[in-house]
Amino acid sequence: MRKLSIIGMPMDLGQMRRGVDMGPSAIRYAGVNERLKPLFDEIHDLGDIPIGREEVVVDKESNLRNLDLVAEKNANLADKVDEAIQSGAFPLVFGGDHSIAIGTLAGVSKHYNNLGVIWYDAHGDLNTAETSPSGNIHGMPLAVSMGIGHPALTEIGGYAPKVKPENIVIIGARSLDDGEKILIKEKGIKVYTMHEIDRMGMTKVMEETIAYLKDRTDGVHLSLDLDGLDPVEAPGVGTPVIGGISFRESNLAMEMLEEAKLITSAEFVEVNPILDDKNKTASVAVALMASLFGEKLL
Ligand code: 4U7
Ligand code: MN
Ligand code: MN
Ligand code: MN
Repeated sequence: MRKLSIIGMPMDLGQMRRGVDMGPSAIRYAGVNERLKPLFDEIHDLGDIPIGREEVVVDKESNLRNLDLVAEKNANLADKVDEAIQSGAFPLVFGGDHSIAIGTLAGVSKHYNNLGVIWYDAHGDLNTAETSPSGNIHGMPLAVSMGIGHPALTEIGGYAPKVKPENIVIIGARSLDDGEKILIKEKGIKVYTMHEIDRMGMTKVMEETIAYLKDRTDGVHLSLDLDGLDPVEAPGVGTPVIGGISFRESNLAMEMLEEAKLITSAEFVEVNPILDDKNKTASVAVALMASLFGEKLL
């Protein structure tokens, strides 16, 4: 029995641009339930985790914008994801800004001894309060999940770390801050930047990624930030960076992950319909999900 649980996380407190809280609505409007229906025996849309519209504040001392609320809401998400897995479902989370990966991974990781993570993103999301140029927590969730960052975030779920650096593969990076580059080298994180994608092609990148994670992990979470794609094809994102992955390369990556039966949980984040062109980015997200879950062309 193949069961899917959808969880919406309309979070926008991890960054400063309005509209990313409408990401889950935009993805549903793009027809995700109908599109995925033939690919599962059961789909349960569990609705959205309530976020609320509080004032955006940056604590000058900690350089962590909205720390308390981001921590509280992610703890709620972690519980929901945990319940979904306990019910035997594949958890699929719609963002919302990327700070929600903190909660998703807190809910997922306790179910695995050696969780792997594919971080599909233009950015590393490996900042800490010390290295962050912005104070935005959506630029920190991968560091937090490795146990690096403020304890209010790293200790969600009551344990840390959620993922070991050697179980992480970053794909699509092209905007890394200095502190992130240092952390990548220090921890030996595997990264396929746009340079490697251009040089090797997506087929080889995914073959290597799959072989690397298959050996060492007992489950793999896909955290897909739509800004990993090129802003021409996915314009509805808060921090676009030119020179990104194409839709076709991304779709191939999803198909290869499906063939490998590697992915055990997923989230699609940073969809901002206010910055979009006719809900194009949410439609791209839905098409990628369909391929990830086994929709075939023929
Ligand atoms: B996203 C940035 F400085 N690195 O930390 C930061 F460039 O989840 C951007 O990947 C972070 O979209 C982008 O603020 C976070 C910046
Ligand atoms: Mn991101
Ligand atoms: Mn990003
Ligand atoms: Mn972004």
